Amino acid sequence: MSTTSTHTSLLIAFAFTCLFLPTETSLIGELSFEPPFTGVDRDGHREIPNWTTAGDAQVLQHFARLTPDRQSKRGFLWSNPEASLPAEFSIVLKFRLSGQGKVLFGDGLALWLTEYKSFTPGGFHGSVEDFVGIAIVFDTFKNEESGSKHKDVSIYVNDGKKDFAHITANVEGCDAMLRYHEGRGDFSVTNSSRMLLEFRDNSLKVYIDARNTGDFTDCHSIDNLELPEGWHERARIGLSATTGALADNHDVLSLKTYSRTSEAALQRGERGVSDLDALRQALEHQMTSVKDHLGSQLGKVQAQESKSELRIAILEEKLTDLLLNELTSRLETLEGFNVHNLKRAEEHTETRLSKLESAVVVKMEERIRQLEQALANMVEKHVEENKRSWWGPFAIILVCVFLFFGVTYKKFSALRLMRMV
Ligand SMILES: [Ca+2]
Repeated sequence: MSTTSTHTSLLIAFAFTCLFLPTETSLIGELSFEPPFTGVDRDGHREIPNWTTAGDAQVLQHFARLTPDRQSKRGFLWSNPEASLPAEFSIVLKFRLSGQGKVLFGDGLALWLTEYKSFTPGGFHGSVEDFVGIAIVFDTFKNEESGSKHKDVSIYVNDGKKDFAHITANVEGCDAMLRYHEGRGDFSVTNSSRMLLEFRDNSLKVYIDARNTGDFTDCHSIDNLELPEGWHERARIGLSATTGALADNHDVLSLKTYSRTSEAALQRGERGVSDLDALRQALEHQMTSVKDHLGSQLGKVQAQESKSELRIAILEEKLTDLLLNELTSRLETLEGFNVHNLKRAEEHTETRLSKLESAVVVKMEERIRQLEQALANMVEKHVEENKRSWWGPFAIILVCVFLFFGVTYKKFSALRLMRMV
């Protein structure tokens, strides 16, 4: 072998080494994470250094759970706002979409390479549709309205000017069996899926290893991305997951960002985890589900309790009102009855008094007439019997009579006055 050919061989070998042997410097640490997650924030929650957790997302020791297998949840993980993406990069995302639902589950997980510096909640797979950048959505629910446009792995590119109808008009991507049913006998927490994304020279390539067997298959490529110049420098990496009426566990196991596309390609094969690690992960997976279930049940019991308390309060109020109304009504009846009876009694007394008064007047008049008659007779008799001696006794009798009538009349007047009062 000549010296020249030896040199040529060495050069080729060196070139291959540079191309295919990974160096640690290619991994962008602040745009990557992998378990175990041992750090804890000031509130005592596990955290991923350089990444922000938001919504219902929860960091555990072996994975980050963006949503539990429960309805109406939304969780985020967003990269450090200070770290930007290089002009060429590749990302390997390892995740697990799994749940108890056999045929009904959703909604999916999304990877965002967008100009939002922090998580931006919205109605488009957890975030907003008018982003600038790339979104890869692992869509586990086939929406009726999207029909045949559904792709299990949907790739969306937006320069910020396209609306929802525009970016969903022609969905690019591929189909892949990404979701695991936890009710199956062969389900294991070591089950996962992987996605490899490469960005270079304004082209995007996406590969999927749906069952993490170590073999990535082509999913979709897009050349000449319609994105603003230098978008990647402003882009951050985000992850979001949502559940609605249907739910699933949306777990992210690791995300590795490389500053060279060739290095991520070498991550295609991945060593398996040890039995002990698998056991730890299984335990954490189950415990998290049990805790979530207990939390949910407790919430339901508390909600039921509050509901019962509210109902008791309403019933108490109704009962009080009812009693008050009944009492008021009875009092009114009683009052009406009393007033009526009193009026009747008064009228009765009035009538009796009037009758009595009339009777007394009649009797008095009768008696006065009789006395007048008797007096007249007596006077006549005396005049005839003794014309001289009559004046003295007559005067005495007359005075007595007038006295009698005067006293009687006064008493009668006093009686009338009293009754009038
Ligand atoms: Ca969907």
